[in-house]
Amino acid sequence: MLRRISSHLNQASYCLRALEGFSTDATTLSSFSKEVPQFIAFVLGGPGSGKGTQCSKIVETYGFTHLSAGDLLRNEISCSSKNGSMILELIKEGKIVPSEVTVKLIQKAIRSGENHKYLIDGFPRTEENRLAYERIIGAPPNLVLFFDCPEEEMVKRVLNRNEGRVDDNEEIVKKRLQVFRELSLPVVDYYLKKGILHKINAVGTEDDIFEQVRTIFSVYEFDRFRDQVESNELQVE
Ligand code: UP5
Ligand code: MG
Repeated sequence: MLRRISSHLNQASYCLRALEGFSTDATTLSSFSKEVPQFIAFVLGGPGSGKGTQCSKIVETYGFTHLSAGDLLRNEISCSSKNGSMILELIKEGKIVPSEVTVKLIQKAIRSGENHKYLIDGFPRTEENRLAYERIIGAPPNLVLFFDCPEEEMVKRVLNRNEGRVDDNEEIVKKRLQVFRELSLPVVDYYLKKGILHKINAVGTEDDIFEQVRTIFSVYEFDRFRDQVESNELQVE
């Protein structure tokens, strides 16, 4: 219940931000351009693998801003934006929204955020998503987490969630899993080969799983760039 209320509050805040963006786009862009290099972590895993749950814990512990690509898209539906009905039709079928739409939403959220470390949850889902992100954003992520969960467990979690999502039903979860297998796992492989992906066993209690995240995060210095900029040790052009 609390999660649902918090998701509605997030939706309202995103809607407000979207409206602000429309009225001040020119200034928004320049004032949102960042001077501090950002730390971007992609969070991948199948439907119900626990991405959102673990992202909340990462936010609490490490102060990241959580951007769920699925939530950004669902907010477009709630705000009745120009792409809202197209997004709804695709999500209802478990299909992937065009890359340009999703990347622009992510870009806008980062530009309007005040943090220097972001979790991008549930994106990229296809090689085409990945390439579009790199083309538009111009840089790869710093780190990728992959929550590895057996399909039966993912199905069980999605069907038990009961948060009113249009795609949380038996028929569509099968389609989402198929899309994940065919289109998203190649992205996982790509980052694995690049050496920036960390695979996490997503079975167990939420706390057990988060312990694996802690171990991975313990070697990263997320705040180094910001601290150096603040103490004038790093000159940013
Ligand atoms: N739960 C969590 N951890 C648990 C644990 N350790 N043990 C037992 N239960 C656990 O968790 C799911 C449920 O499991 C919850 O009830 C939780 O309490 C419980 P959650 O953390 O919500 O899992 P998550 O991986 O976030 O599952 P989600 O369903 O959100 O993943 P999807 O990737 O399917 O959903 P998303 O919102 O990212 O995308 C939805 C749709 O949007 C896609 O199908 C697609 O149509 C579209 N989309 C795009 O087109 N492009 C994008 O880039 C992104 C989305
Ligand atoms: Mg999620």
